[in-house]
Amino acid sequence: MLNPIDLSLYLVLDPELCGGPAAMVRTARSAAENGATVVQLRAPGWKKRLWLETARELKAALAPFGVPLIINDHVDIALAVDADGVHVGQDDLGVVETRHLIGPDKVLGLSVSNAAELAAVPAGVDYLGIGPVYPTGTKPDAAAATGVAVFSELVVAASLPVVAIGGINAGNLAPLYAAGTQGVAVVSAICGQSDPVRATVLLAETIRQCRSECGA
Ligand code: TZP
Ligand code: MG
Repeated sequence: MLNPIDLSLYLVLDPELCGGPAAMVRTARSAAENGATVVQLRAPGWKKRLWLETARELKAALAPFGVPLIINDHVDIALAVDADGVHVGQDDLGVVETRHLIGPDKVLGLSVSNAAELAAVPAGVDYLGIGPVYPTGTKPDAAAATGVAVFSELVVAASLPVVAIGGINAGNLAPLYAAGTQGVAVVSAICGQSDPVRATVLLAETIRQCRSECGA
């Protein structure tokens, strides 16, 4: 990874909750303008061409704000649009193979949901997405929620920066920062809101306060 990225407010885009590709780009742009520090394109049901076109538009939309674009799963799309990185899950292309394909400079994130997966993280990963921490309706095949206590143990055991994910909103993120997370990833707390800009501002402000006051 060239430079460590600011993981503090990590927006994961969802086609259904955002309202389609054009709305995803609009949401990403306004989130970047209002405090999101990284954006991931995640669209499990999409065909490759839509991935390519939307990733290209997102890259252009985020560039003025210096907010990195991470591509979920698809190394080829990340390379084609020169995205900043890739995020893979436990059932995706392996970390070693992904790192080999993206080279040393791009960001590589890995999803982890329990202690066994954490213990097995190979070299080459830059940050961990740990969760779901709270119950979530956004990812139907997600593992059971860890809860804050187990999440805290995983953060302590992790030797990489951590982003918490799953059911997170402005009202329940404080214990995650207190546990030592470097960031929180949200889908529905921004994408599913009637006013995504207001939601982003509230999240960013809560995180800013928390980083100085929650203490790890
Ligand atoms: N991975 C674990 S939980 C999750 C993903 C992609 C979805 C989180 O969505 P939300 O709406 O923030 O609970
Ligand atoms: Mg995946």
